[in-house]
Amino acid sequence: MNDDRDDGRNDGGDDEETRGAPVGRRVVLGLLGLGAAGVVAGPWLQRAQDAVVRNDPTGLSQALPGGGGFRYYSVTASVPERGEADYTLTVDGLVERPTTLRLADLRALPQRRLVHDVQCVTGWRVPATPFEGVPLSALLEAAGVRPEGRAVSFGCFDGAYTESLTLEQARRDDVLVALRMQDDPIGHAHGGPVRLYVAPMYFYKSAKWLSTITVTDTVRPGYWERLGYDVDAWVGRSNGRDDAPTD
Ligand SMILES: Nc1nc2c(c(=O)[nH]1)N[C@H]1C(S)=C(S)[C@@H](COP(=O)(O)O)O[C@H]1N2
Ligand SMILES: [Mo]
Repeated sequence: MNDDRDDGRNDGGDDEETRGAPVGRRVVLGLLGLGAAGVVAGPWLQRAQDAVVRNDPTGLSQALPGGGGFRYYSVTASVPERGEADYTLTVDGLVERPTTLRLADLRALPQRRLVHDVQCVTGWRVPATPFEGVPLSALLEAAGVRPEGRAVSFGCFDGAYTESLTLEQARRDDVLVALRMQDDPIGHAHGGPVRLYVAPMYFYKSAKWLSTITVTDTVRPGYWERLGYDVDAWVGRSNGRDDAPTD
């Protein structure tokens, strides 16, 4: 994301994820014309974030407080929108049948709905949040993981964020390629149209704007993991935290 411009930002609790954001959250809320309980729509949020970034090149838009206890995170200043016409998800790497799927392809596959708390490693938690989508295990199965496959690496169409899981973790039945969140299609701000959802791990594992699923022979640490977060990010059993589990 950025460097060590640190500062005295004022909302306490967050750490690396929002480093380099010197203007207080209240100021952003003012800029965006939002109240503390403001609920935002994806495209509008994106434009508002772009405006904030233009006016204040501090990376502030990287963690906006969102509706329902969520905060909106992006490690990039802006993310293109993708939808029905131009969204694709590619499954490749150490697989027998590399595959590219569109939204309609993903919707046509059997869906699973899960309801767990969401826990961010910086402390905020959102209770009982429904996610729905295609089990990652089904996509891996369809592509045919080759015997050398040991891990899965995830890429995002923001062009920057990455994540990873071991193959064993990726095959758990509570890991989804999610199309819906809170019983609606996932909006742009929350990583739509498709994000990863890893129920038992800290929310940084749940890569937004998912675009590639690559089977690899070794775990490739993701964006935050290269900056110090645990790769095995079990809620309550990693990152030196003792939160209640979410699985
Ligand atoms: N592509 C992408 N995915 C991401 C992030 C990000 O910055 N970029 N942030 C992660 C972190 S740290 C959290 S807490 C959640 C936040 O999801 P939300 O914005 O829907 O609340 O997304 C995770 N996935
Ligand atoms: Mo997070």
